[in-house]
Amino acid sequence: MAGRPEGTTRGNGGETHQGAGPGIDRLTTNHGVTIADNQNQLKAHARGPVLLEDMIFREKMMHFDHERIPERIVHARGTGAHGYFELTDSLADFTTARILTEVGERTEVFVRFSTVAGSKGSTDTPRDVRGFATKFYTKDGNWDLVGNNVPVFFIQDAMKFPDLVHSVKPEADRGFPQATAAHDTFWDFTSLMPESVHMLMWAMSDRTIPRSFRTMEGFGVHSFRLIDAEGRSTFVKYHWKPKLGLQSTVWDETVKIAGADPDYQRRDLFEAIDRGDFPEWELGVQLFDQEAADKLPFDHLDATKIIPEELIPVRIVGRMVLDRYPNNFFAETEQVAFCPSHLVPGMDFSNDPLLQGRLFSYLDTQLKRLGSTNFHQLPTNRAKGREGGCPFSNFQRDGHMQMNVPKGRANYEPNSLALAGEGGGPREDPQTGFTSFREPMEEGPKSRIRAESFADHYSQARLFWRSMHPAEQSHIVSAFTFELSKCQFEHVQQRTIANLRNVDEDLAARVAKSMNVDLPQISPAAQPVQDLPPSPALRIVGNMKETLEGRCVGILIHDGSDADEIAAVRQAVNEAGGRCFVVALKIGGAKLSDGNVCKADGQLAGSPSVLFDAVAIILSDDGARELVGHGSAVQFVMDAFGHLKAIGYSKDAQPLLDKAGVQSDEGVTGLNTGFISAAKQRFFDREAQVRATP
Ligand code: HDD
Repeated sequence: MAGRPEGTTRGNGGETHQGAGPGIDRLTTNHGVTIADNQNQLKAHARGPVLLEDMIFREKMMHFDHERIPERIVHARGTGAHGYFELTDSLADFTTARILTEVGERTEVFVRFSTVAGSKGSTDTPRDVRGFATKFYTKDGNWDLVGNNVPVFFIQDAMKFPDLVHSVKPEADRGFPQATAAHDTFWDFTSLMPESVHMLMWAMSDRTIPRSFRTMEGFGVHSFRLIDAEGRSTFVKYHWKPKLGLQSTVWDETVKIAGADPDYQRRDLFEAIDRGDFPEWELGVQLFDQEAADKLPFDHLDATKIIPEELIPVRIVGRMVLDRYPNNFFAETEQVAFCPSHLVPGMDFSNDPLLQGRLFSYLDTQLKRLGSTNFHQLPTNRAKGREGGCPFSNFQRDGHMQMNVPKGRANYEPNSLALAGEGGGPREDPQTGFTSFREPMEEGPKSRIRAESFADHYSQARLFWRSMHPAEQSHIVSAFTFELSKCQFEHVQQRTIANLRNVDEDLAARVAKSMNVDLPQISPAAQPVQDLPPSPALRIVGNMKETLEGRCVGILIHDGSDADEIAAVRQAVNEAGGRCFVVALKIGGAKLSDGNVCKADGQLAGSPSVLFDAVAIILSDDGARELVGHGSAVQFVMDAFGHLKAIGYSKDAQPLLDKAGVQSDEGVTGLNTGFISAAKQRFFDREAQVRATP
């Protein structure tokens, strides 16, 4: 890590310095009593029994025994960072929410990224949707935008959420598999729920194996409302666009990353912030009114649908920068509580039945997880957007872990006994307070019903498939093949493929062929499938930025490597905004051509090429011949080639490339003949050479 001064990207948030905080160098009990001995329990004599009276031991052990809280029922594994949001384009025509009207104002944010299915101790890189939850500490109160890196969802009605989650979590009798959808219960459930097919297409695409949190898009998924000063409503869908562009891994790579570094994505985020390479996203909005909504060939209140950017463009209105890592993972990242119900005046919900169910679930789950109705008083959750301390003010009182000491005799409203000068307050304010959109309601019988307009399950799945680059299509086929091949029940496999026939006959046929199973009868579709125009904005290939910014080049060296070549590659990579990581057989490094020892950043066996975006193989003739005998060196090169990465190499490194089966193409270059521009790309055309594309 390039050593930034300690505390520049952390700290500042230190409202609570318990324990070894500044100025406290004594070890104390939780009650402030100085501890004389932190090594031994109190005993009757040197080798005698321990005394129950030892309150210091009992306090320490009791606290330790209760350190864990229930992990999140979904999105248990995550990491977070602080930063700010800055508005660049006012939406004052649509909303009174100051965060969206005050251009240039910076609003503090906390973002938590997560995987969905795995438990807290699982790895960072399974095939899974990523959570992208943002808490904006705005002047008007906290706004939580609790989104994912995929713009649609598996189900249309929150009633099915517990079923969906049960099906994807470890199976009920055996408690496995962990952190994967590739098992019978998930595919059993989804194959019986055709509404999930569009999301399945996204889930089986490269979107769910992102290279980094920094190279993912984020989506608020649902339609929300913005409300202007006259009470008029405009629908809005939120998008996060990464400054570094979209980038994913390939499947074999992501599987190997999980072994090489289970913390790969959180480490990436932490290290980027630590070296001052602050992750950044643009906030985009799709704005549309009821009339435009009525003209869409699908229902925008259905969370299994997108509105293609080609139909309603995404307007960029701000940017978010993450520039500070938490001081304490538990206090901030684990205890942060996001709720889609946290909106501020000038915003409102839509009637999306998935969103409506979420409005209850998150508040409820925080109570379970954090153990008290006062979870909003934790530093990470406190509304802090106004000057002068904690800005919430009401007559809700007491409860577990009450952290405030409210003054006065009256704890009800209205009252006339509150402290002098406070006018019996706090009181409501109809002018600036939260008001719901005065939506006219249709009349009809109370019922549990799914709207007819939600019945088209396949048209957008087809749109997605047809929008993909051929390389992405074959990855989707491989992913379905992989996951369904893990299912033991043939009828589950068959029902899924039967559904896929409605998406695209070619897709279904390719999955069946690559599994070597019969193509089943097509399943009945509730509505005729529409041929909607493809949306190129949905592709990753083509939308990946050709840049070295935020990327890392692994340089493989050995004794005798040319010092000048190493220096030249380092300089060129740095000038292009990238980083280098030197890998050698031994951590102590290698003796270079000039007699100097170059230390390694990582040992070869522990630093496989999956951790890098491109590799440079800089070896002497002898060095190359020696490394040919080391499986980890051969694998280093073979994987870089197989994962479609650029390989720059010194002439003498050829024997190692030959042994690794590298064939020449435009991504395999000399060190100073195009390596830097190659290192900014992935070479999808190479894929046919390295694996059978289904
Ligand atoms: Fe959810 C957590 C995103 C549907 C119920 N969800 C959670 C998190 C994210 C999302 C990012 C992690 C927040 C954090 O970092 O603490 N969830 C989504 C999106 C959805 C969605 C984008 C669909 C558009 N979720 C959804 C439904 C329900 C829930 C339909 C239930 C009715 N989600 C929860 C939860 C969690 C949660 C059980 C677990 C931990 C938590 O809330 O704080 O309440």
